[in-house]
Amino acid sequence: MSASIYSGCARACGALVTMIGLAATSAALAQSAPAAPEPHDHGQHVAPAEPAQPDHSHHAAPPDHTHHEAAPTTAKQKLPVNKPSRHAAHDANRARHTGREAHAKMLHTKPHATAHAGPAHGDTPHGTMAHDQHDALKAFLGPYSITREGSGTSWVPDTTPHEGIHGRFGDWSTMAHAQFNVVYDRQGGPRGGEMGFVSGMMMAMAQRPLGDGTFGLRAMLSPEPFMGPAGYPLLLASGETANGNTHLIDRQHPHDLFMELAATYSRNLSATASVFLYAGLPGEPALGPPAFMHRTSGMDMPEAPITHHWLDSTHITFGVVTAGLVVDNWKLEASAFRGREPDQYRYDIEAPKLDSYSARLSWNPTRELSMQVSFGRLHSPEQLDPSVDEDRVTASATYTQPFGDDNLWSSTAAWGRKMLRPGETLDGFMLESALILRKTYTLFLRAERVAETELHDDVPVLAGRVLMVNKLSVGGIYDFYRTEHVRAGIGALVSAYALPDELKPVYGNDPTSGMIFARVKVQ
Ligand SMILES: [Cu+2]
Repeated sequence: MSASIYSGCARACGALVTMIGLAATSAALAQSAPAAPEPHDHGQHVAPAEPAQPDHSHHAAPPDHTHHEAAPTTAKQKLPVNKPSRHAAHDANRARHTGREAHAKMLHTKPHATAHAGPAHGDTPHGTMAHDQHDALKAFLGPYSITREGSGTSWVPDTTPHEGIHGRFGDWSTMAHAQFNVVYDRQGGPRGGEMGFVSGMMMAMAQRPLGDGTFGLRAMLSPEPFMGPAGYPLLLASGETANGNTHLIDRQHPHDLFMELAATYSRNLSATASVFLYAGLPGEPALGPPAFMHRTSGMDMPEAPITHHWLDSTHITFGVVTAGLVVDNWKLEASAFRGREPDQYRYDIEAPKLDSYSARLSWNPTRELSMQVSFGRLHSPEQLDPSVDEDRVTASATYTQPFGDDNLWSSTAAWGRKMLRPGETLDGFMLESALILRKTYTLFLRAERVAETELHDDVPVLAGRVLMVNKLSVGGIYDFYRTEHVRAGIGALVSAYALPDELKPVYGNDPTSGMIFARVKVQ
């Protein structure tokens, strides 16, 4: 069996290298492409596979806000596929961008960032970024803006900034981005510890039209296995194992080298509806909010939430198949996946299984708001408690509001309930918020409340009891270096705790903790 796993790994690595090569090659092409017209280019732009053709009046004239306010979204999305003269004029205009110029434009425009940094004005999902979607990626799963797509098949608000290095290679459109945090971590009290580590991720995506739909590939890697199997000190964190024998307590496990290797196929049913399939090894099932490193409200914090195993811990699952239906601003999807969490070997691809199930309903009622409820039935998630199954319910809402000149405020509230079978029912609550000013100053906070049993399992008088623990982290980042595709900054956070009296002897009277870090974003 291990042979097949490793050959799977080899294949996956091959696919990944190909994809990253693809992204790199397309970026290189952008720099050096000859000034010859690209035959594929305009075929793309008039392809019938692209359903809700955006309203090009945006490009012919300044945006007409009253127009947007007046018509309901659905009506706008049902615009005919073949646009009249304006579209033709647009294509003619685009025809002037050939070869190097067109590629350079694709690479160097930062369309979504610009479009979304501006004031929101009740735009359609296609709104002002429509033009740029021709150059870059469409949504992978349906006829709406790609800015709506979060990790796995999850949704985030349409106002989410979507920045990346875009390229085109034949029929393929590609995008890549990466984020690394170099962290010095000091957790206080007798359960604390000190450590330096690197967290983060690299992501590459590619998509092309296939038949009447869109075929997509995604790969995401993490540098975290290099920090060692025991992860980093993080008070009140629990979940997974470093050695196959003991639970990781007051430490955050490293993420696997391969966080996602997934393929998608979607087919539009109308200008506002689609069906899609998603398969990942590993991948993220339709359960929980978008993973913390993929939601604007949480991605700038270098530490994982202690609610991770109540909300979004399934984001790395070895074996996921999801089918979904999108209608207007609603998405209903169901997944079959492997219930078991990743093991302590963080460099390999583990054997897939489809022994667990989940379903999620997502709704984006406005451009700024995204909500979901989901339910999962997980078979034997914990390697160290294999006879325990888990039912999980989550509900969350994310609000992302761009304002003023390059400012953004994003918040997520989430609740997750673990129902262990057999065992306790444990709730986790999380509220996190990030305020980004002039793309330079970031302020963030995360408040969490979790019903815990694992933290004190080794304390004989407390074993088996359910205790509520609370954590608040507050911090900031100053990005001192910013170019079109790179941001670098330094930051710090401090964490405070409210613990029940029973736990005070265990954690000490003042376990206040903190991190200082440097970060680089390539986007
Ligand atoms: Cu995780």
